[in-house]
Amino acid sequence: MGFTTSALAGSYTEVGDAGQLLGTAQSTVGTGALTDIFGSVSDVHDVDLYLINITNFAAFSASTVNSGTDAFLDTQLFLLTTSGKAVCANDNSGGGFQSLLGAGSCGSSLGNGQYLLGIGSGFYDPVDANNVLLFAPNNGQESVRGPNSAFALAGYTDNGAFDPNFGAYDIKLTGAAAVSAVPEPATVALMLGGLAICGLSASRRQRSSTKTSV
Ligand SMILES: [Ca+2]
Ligand SMILES: [Ca+2]
Repeated sequence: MGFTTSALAGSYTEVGDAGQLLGTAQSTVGTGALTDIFGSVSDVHDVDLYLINITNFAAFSASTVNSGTDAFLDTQLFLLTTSGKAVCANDNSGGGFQSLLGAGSCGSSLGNGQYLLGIGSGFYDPVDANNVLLFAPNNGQESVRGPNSAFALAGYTDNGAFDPNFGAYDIKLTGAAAVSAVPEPATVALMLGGLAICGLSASRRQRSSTKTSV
């Protein structure tokens, strides 16, 4: 993770390709409420995980039901704790392929704080280390599904036949903020200055030894 031009107030844009396991999740950067995460699912086996800060769990929502998400991208959204345990997931909402975790739909037993928000294809489900589905079976349902396994995310599995499935998405959020703030310009200048100094490497003297040929 680094500071990039994508870190605009209110929104975060995927940098390269966000990873799909706990160690490779992308940590969101921004200022104020986090209203949008922009990115893309590059194929049916691309899942993007984002570390977000839920500032109001009761009001938290995440949705790809919008024109910023490609109409033919069959999304699935799921929320995990930072240790990778299932909270809630949805495949389809509103009669389409896009997804909605509505305010209040993820229960009320958990508090504010950091969570992992995942987005991937509706044909590719998170599983634990025993290959057990983290969430109740999908079956293209419109319901918000709760935990099926008490164990942490370890990988993914195809849930059946799938079509080519890729495209851009816009995850619209409420009740959330980025995990870290956009660095102040002065801080960025200092960091760039440090990098420039590191780049000044001393030149090495090359020594050559002469051999006497017999
Ligand atoms: Ca991606
Ligand atoms: Ca879907």
